[in-house]
Amino acid sequence: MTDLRVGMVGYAFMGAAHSQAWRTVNRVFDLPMQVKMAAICGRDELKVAAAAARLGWEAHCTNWRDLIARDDIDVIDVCTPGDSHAEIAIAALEAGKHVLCEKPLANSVAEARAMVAAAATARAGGALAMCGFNYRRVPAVTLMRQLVAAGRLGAIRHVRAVYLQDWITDPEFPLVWRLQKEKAGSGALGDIGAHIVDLTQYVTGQQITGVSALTETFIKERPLPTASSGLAASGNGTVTGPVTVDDAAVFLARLDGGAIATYEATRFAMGRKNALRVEINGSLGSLVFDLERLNELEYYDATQIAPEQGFNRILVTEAAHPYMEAWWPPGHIIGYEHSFTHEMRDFVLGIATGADPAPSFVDALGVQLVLDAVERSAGNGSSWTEVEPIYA
Ligand code: SOE
Repeated sequence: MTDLRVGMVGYAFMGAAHSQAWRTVNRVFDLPMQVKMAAICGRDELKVAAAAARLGWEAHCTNWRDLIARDDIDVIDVCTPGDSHAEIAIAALEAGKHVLCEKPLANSVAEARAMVAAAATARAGGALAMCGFNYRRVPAVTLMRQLVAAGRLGAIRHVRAVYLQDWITDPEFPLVWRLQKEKAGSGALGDIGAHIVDLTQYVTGQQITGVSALTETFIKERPLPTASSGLAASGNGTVTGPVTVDDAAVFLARLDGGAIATYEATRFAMGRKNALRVEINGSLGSLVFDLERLNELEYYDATQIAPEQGFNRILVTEAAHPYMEAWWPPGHIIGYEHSFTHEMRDFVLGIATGADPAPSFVDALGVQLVLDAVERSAGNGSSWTEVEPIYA
């Protein structure tokens, strides 16, 4: 079996989640290629060395250009903050590497477009590019898409999507990179709003065409962090700096298949730790996915005879369900991390067979264009704003 040698840039939360998936994917799925965790890269020598040992990488380095220069590395996995996605991914594609890039694809539409162009050129040489919207690979979400595509909901009327967190409600929570526009691009909008935009476009097969949006930054100044460690950094309370991203974003949208939609992404929903919920209502029924119950899908089938109608709970744990055949015996549940294992499975299969994996950089540009329209609308008194077409 051919080896697929991976180099990863970044080792924080997403780096750990991806490492776990790279380590697991061949143990669970029967794949034509064997993943080798060749090297991990990070700026801090001591920290990246420790991460390499902890996460199971063969080697480590402190300059991502060295990783890309290695002939024995086939895949570059980009798990850094958004401000370096474009530079690293484009350099890797130009070097002929396959690229997996965390979401959101970039910090701006211009960067995302440059990444799409680099991916198209690299594709001609055989290199593939995929964006890591992991929630697509929760089996219940994939099943949701299959049911919609099979026409089980009929014409889609409503999409109702929320992604709620509360990790920055404390005004003393420090100004970590996710709260800085130059590093993160946007706040709740790009970090978690991007997930529900991708998820709903994927599930419905419809694209958002226009939005009316509101964004808000509730806490405008925060203490500077003493040590930046992702979501767990601490501030020193004395020196402060401005928060330059949104804390929350809400918007109305139209989709090109006729549906109307509402979206809400916030880091200020006290008590909601990582609550992603999507409801789709069609002419023949409804589907509801709730990440806190990710092994389940609620399905209302209006074609059933009246006395039998009602929301049914499908336990998405059976061999007939997407990805589940490879896991445990009937009825045995899975969790958050499995969505990443499924992501790696699909990427490895794409590389092995030459088939383009989804979401492609073009799909991810589609999400970026929606984020951009939301920001423009919010900056213009919530005025109705058309989403720029992917191919302008
Ligand atoms: C932080 O808000 C975060 O880790 C996101 O960056 C992830 O994409 C999401 O899955 C969980 O929350």
